[in-house]
Amino acid sequence: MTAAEIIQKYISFFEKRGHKRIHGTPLVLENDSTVLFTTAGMQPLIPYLLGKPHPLGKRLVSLQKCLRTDDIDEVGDKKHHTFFEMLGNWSLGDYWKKEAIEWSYEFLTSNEWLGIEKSKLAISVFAGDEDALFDKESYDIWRSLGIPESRIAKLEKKDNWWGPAGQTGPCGPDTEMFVWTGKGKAPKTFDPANSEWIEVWNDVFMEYNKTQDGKFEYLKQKNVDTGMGLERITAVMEGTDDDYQTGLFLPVIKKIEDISGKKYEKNPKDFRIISDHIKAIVFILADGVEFSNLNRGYVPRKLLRRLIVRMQFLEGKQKILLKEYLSKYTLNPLIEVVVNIYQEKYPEIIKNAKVIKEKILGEWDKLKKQMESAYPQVIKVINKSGQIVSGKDGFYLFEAHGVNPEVTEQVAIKYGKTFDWEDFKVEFKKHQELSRTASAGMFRGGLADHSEKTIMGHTATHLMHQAIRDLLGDKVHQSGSNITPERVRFDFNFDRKLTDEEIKKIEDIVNEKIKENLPVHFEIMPLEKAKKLGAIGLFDEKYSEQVKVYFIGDYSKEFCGGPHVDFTSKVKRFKIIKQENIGKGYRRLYALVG
Ligand code: ALA
Repeated sequence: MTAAEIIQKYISFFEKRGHKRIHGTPLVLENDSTVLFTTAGMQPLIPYLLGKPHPLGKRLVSLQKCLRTDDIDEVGDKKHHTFFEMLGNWSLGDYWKKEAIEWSYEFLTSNEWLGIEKSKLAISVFAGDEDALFDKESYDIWRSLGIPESRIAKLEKKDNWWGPAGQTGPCGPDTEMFVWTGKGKAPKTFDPANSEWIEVWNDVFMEYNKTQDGKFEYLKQKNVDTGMGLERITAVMEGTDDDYQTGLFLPVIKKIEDISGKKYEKNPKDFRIISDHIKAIVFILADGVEFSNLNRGYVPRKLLRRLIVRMQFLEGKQKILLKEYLSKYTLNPLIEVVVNIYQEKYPEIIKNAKVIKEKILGEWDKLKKQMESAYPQVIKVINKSGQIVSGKDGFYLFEAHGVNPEVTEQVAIKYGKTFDWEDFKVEFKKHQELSRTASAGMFRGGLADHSEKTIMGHTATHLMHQAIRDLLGDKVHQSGSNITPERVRFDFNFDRKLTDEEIKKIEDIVNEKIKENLPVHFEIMPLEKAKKLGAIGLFDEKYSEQVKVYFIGDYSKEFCGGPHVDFTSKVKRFKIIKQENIGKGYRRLYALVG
């Protein structure tokens, strides 16, 4: 069964059970500057999970393209991906565990649908802890469907609790379904640590909201949020344990074989990284992201560098000059196969194929220049070395000039020397351990932008909004904002330049409120009530029956999804650094916090 058939079956199964299909969103979510990329099918649905009525009703089904960068170092095995697709069905305060589990079971095992052997199925459920009880209800439902006790693992939060996608928001215990992909009969007892049991589907019972202070409170409604990774289920249905050997990857793998003259079987890790990363890059660029050193743009930049290093590994050891490595057009045929695989489902990639190629060529030129300018450094370091080029030197070249160690090694050989690989690995490890903490923010969950700095920025934005209204009058309101760890950007309607005194006054008010250390909290309430209270802010008029309002002491009330600091002193300091006229009677301010 192909991926396309699985998608078609999944959608039709749930449509027959009253679900309406919603179309997936871009990887870059509009109106949400706190999220780098869409990481799950539920992400565009957060307002509805919190209680806002969805225009299509309470039962939804979708296929969503997703991007996760938290496992980027795991890519290279059979199961991990940065770009992937997820099938999902939702109950927004409608059906609950019984229907969700019974339907999952029916879809997986019935011959009319996927027809996976029941004897190959295993399950995990939430074991319970101080925040929530053992999910006995799910356990009993699975037992009633004939799953033996020995095939149901009870696991803790780290395994069987999903969400929130950011720091706060909807979440809950989940039950996960595993399929045996090893040889022979599945073992009688389910051991979640055995990697031949592959998780294919996750039913999350979202009845909690995780709050700013880390507590779990009940949501207004009980939701079901499920996610089935398309690559994994496709592997199961195509009878392989390796996602990269399915139709979703094979054309890319074959093309890499053509280009490199190497075989997948001999270099599986390189092939997997190259094919995963090229897909992710194509999809990120197709959604309008540009290569850069900041936030979203840093992700394709890092992916492309990793990809090229892997291509160099494949290139073999005979070519040592950096400029002789890959041609700038090497990636075009790879981009074309990715476009071919996905163009029907995602017209944006065929539409943008030319632009994607151009962006990659531009980036390639930069990268090549960087490599070429690094080459003299390599020669210098090697000339200075004794007979053995140390790992420390190799690491310096890698870290400071982006030269990968294979290149250093090859140049060393050319100069009649050897390279100390073991020492390099030690250095590399040391560095990895140090940088893991530092870089965790950049890649965690693709939700890196919930960094401390952006949370501070959120709260500062509310204070600034109120301060501007205090100073310039109630007709003035926010028309947009964008927050990154580097700065806060704030747009509002006002038709002249602010004077230096006005800027100073806004800064003073905000800094005063920071000093007062006001508490920040939110309440979810009906829109009418929020309006009566005088809450300000941007909100979506159409379906907002229930809205989330953040309070900063008595000073500010504003519609917002959060997250925020818990006390204003955490914002530390606030400074406006620039103002701009953005036309049509609107102005823009840039500010720093911290
Ligand atoms: N949101 C859940 C997941 O991504 C279903 O696994």
